[in-house]
Amino acid sequence: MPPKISLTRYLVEQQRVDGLIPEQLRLLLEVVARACKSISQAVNKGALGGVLGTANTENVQGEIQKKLDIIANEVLIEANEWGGHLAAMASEEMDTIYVVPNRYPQGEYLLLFDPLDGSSNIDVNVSIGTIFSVLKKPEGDAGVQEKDFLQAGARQVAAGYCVYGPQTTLVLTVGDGVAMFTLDREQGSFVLTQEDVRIPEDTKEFAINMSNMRHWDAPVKRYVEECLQGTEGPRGKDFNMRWIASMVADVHRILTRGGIFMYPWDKREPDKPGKLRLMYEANPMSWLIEQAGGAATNGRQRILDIQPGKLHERVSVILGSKNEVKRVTSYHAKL
Ligand code: AHM
Ligand code: MG
Repeated sequence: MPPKISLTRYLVEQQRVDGLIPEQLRLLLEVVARACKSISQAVNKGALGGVLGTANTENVQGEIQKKLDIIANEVLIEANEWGGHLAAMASEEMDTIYVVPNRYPQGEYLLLFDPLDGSSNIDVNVSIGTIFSVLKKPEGDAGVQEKDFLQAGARQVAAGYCVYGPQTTLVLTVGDGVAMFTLDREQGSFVLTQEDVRIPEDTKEFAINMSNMRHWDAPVKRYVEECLQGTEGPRGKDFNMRWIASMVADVHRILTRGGIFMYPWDKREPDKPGKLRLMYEANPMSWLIEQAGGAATNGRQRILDIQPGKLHERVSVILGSKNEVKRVTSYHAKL
């Protein structure tokens, strides 16, 4: 049997052999992975660890926080603040950016995360995950400010997620394809289990919260109605549907066997572009999807090209198998 490749070895080789990542970025990714291991432990304990239930606080988006949302946020901050590779962090669970305290050296990277995505699934023992995105701090600025984070997704230098499901799996890109690592709990390390992940260009599986159908815009309605007509409709084939309500789990399925995921703009909150957040949900996921040969748009524009106007900006998300995403995008152009 070939030797197991740990995440540490994979990253060292990306740095040394391929020169793809500088040492500071390698260290940063190791620390994020270590934090994910801790979060995985807390998630696994569930009721035994007293970590389930709500914390009775609200985040900046007006959502009630779960205890584990706050725990995961703290784990990520504590793990990352002292290493010297970061200048600041931003999170779904924090109103403003978290600048690395003066007592620690400041690095050149910015880390963004959704510490625990799929919060509604925490208490019901369904897969949840951590999503992260790494940017470089723009050169020249002495301090670090929120505006330094406002960079298009195309400028990410690393992105990934860790899904806490039947297995804990870390999925990563540094711009050289997508690699998956499974947590070996006996060894305490992430082991490479799939490299060069590819998403099939066609699919017969879609993921969308159908209960919102009456609120959608015409192009999304048209696409889903055509899928529902199956062999009798214009698509000439039957479709299957999945909706886990954890973007990490839905995206993980798409990276594994293809499909299309949509959380589009809808009429419930017409002033907001969508539910999901651009900088720490849509951008990292879109980069992973593109790196695996898929596509990601908001219906009109490639997500990675969107210039963010604010940290917690929302966006309409359509991502997955290339030909299906193209089709939905073309419906937006026509209507
Ligand atoms: P969260 O970050 O507060 O958990 O919200 C994001 C989640 C996504 O993971 C998921 O795709 C979506 O919200 C589900 O929303 P809904 O409950 O409206 O179907
Ligand atoms: Mg989220």
